[in-house]
Amino acid sequence: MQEAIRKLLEDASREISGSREDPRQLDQIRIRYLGRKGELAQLFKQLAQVPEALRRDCGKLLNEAKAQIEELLSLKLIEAKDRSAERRDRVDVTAPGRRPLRGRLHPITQTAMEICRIFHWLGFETVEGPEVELDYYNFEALNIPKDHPARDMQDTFYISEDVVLRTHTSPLQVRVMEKRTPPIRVIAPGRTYRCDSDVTHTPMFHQVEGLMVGTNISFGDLKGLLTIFVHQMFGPETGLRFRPRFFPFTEPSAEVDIECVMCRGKGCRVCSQTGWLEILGSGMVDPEVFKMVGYDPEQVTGFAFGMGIERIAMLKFGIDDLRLFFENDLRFLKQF
Ligand code: 2U9
Repeated sequence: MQEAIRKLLEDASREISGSREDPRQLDQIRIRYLGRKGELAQLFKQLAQVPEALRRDCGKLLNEAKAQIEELLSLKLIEAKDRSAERRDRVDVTAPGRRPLRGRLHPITQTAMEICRIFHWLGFETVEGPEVELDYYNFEALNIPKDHPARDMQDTFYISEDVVLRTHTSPLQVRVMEKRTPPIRVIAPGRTYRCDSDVTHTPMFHQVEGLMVGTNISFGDLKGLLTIFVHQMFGPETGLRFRPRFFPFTEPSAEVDIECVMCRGKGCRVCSQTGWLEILGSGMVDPEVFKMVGYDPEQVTGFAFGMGIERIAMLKFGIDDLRLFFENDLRFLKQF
């Protein structure tokens, strides 16, 4: 009997230490040795046939063997768990790399960059400035006093009585004129704000404005420059027309229409059957604005223009809903 116990312990130890660190395999070993019908249980049964003098010792040996096998099994199980955690934490340098997601520029940014690129090529320099502006730079210096009806069309968000979110990027050009002397050729892209929210207006939108000031700058220069811009942006065959319009900060002023990019002037839903699409406003800088920045309107002349970037991007990419730009839906953004 003692010999059988010793052999059983030896076999069990060998099997446990030689086993894979697999909890299921260890469980099978446990059942074979320690189970109700296992090898140890068989020996316990045979204990009754052992001569009385030896029975006590044999029983003790059997209990010790049982405890040892249990201990070996639980040690091996702990080892197996540690190993698998280690394996999980290890970096597999041979695994194929995860492809990083490639970002891209928002279609509004792409369009702003394209507009600026064209004007850089024409000798303009980009300037940027504050979105939170003094009422003075946003309205007063642009010939829009407190009681002017143009304030209704450009209602904005007030930080305080004298501080507003800019309604156009024009305050920037006023700041540039205050600091510099002509000749000036600047382009001002950026975010702008108005108290407007419907299908075709968002409270925040983007503009690019341009300003050219010098001596003998004429309306002819304005027409020539904007014609080159339209041909660069929408193709050399695109027709354009200048329509008179009022702006408080320019005189005379004109709105620029291009031949509809969808129907090429035939008339469709996008151009409301007119064949034309309004894309920008422009004009000769009003002498009053020059006086405000300390320039002599008898000595200098210049022109300014402004366009909404969303509108240009919609026409360029064929997008029919303004709100898509601001929903941040990757299915939309990934197309550009
Ligand atoms: C200075 C003087 C004059 C900028 C100009 C427009 C005409 C214009 C609109 C286009 C679509 C705004 O985004 S929009 O709604 N802009 O029509 N902007 S002339 O005139 C200036 C700017 C600065 C010092």
